[in-house]
Amino acid sequence: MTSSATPPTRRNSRPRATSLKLASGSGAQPATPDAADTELSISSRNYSSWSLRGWLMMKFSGIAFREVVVPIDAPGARAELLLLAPSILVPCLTHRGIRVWDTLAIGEYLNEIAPEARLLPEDPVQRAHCRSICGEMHSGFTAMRASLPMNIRARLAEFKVWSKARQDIERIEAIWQDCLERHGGPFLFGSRRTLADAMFAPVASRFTTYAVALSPASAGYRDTIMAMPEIAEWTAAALAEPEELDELDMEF
Ligand SMILES: N[C@@H](CCC(=O)N[C@@H](CS)C(=O)NCC(=O)O)C(=O)O
Repeated sequence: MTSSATPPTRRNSRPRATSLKLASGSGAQPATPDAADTELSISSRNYSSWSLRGWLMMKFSGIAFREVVVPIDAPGARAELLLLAPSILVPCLTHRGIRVWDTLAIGEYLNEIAPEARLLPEDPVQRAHCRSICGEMHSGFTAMRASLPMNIRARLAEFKVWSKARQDIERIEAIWQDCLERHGGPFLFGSRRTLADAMFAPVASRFTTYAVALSPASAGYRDTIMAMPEIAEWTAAALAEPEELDELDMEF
């Protein structure tokens, strides 16, 4: 099945054109001249951390793409998602009729089709390190993810972080500090953004939402991520989202 056709079940959503803007300092060149053959499904910008990761990977790659926004709460959304991704999850990338779902697979695929974007470090040792911490984010930190769900609009200054989530946060801080010390920042693997920065960006957002106390190095990295122009663009759209759903205040 190809992707560019709008599924007939779509409600309250339509593909929105996304103009290609190369990330500042990324050096990436577009692998495709226009967005006609490249589509990324996402859901709530306020709540969906995986949507943000996939979307940032697309932006870092420099590849022009269209967004298909699936409002998860809408009737028929699951049927629509099934049409877009076999996993019934977002994000799902469709590129020239090839569907790639699951965020890590999307990142690896983008690295293959846009090698000039260097989404993974060139050095094999750094590349293995980058993949390791991306994998750790992908499969771990369940306590932090469950108790501090991404909620870009919210600010909870008095939030109590329970001990299991605190352990996750300490491990994340250790990962960040190790990378920043080894590679000199401002991003995890130096001056270029990699898949790791996309994977940890929703964590930076959570630390902002819940006013999590951080070491100076971690706070600096959080601020670097939150100051990216792509985060400003995503946040503006999240603030404009009408949905405010209690049941979405969870890891989503
Ligand atoms: N392991 C998946 C996680 C994707 C995921 O959990 N997506 C959530 C949104 S953040 C989703 O699509 N939920 C829809 C649903 O459960 O119906 C990935 O890496 O892409």
